[in-house]
Amino acid sequence: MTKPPLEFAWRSDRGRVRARNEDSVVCVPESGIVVVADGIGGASAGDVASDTAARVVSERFARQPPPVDEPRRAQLLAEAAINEANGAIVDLSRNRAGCAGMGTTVVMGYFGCDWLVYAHVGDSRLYRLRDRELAQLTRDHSFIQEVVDQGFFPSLEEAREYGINENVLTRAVGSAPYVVAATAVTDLAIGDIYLFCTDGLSGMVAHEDLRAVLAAAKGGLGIVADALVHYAIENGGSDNITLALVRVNAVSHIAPEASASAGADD
Ligand SMILES: [Mn+2]
Repeated sequence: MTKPPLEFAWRSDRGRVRARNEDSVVCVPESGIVVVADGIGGASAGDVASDTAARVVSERFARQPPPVDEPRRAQLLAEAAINEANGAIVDLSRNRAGCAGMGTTVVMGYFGCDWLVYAHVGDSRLYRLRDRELAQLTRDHSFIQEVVDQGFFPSLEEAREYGINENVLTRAVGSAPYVVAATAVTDLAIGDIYLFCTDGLSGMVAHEDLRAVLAAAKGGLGIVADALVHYAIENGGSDNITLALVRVNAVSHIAPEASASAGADD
């Protein structure tokens, strides 16, 4: 089995307010791997943490690509790769000046033949647009999500309006000796668009507006990626904005004249 043709586009923008960009993104289209990370820490430590996570996870998949027909192995590799990144960040935070206490979120995806394995830690998210509907596939590891899950508020919007802090993570990569990533497998359908992003996008652009931009996608994904960054900046751009888009395209058909001239030789 082979992988479907996948189209990628990715962007990372400092936004309007922050002095530096502490987000990282690595996409390796030929390997079908995407990693997005949002670093936390003083001085330049956030950059170090997010860059380490994106690099370690993507390199692990590039080094030992799991078979395209074995999603379970890809899922185990995702857990192992995120823990390898966790260990690397813990080591750096002990041994490099200015890096104590740093950590990062991570959301990653690995595309197989007709499936996607994804994993995350923290509040960076994965969404899927299918049949013009936008679904959030990940559930944030954050205090505000926890409060909603416990039933104190019916929705994140209402918890936010009440003044619950949105920036407190309940899990991060690099903040403890071992981290448990949430992982899952989902099927792929032709036309699906997957959006991996940091909270600088999901916190600045409403769900319905994300849906509208993705559903209106015509032509290349680069235009859509630019439109999403622009939208977050127009809405204030108060955080770094990072996203990766992946579209599952149909296998292109043989041109009619070519198939006609092929005659009986099919
Ligand atoms: Mn952020």
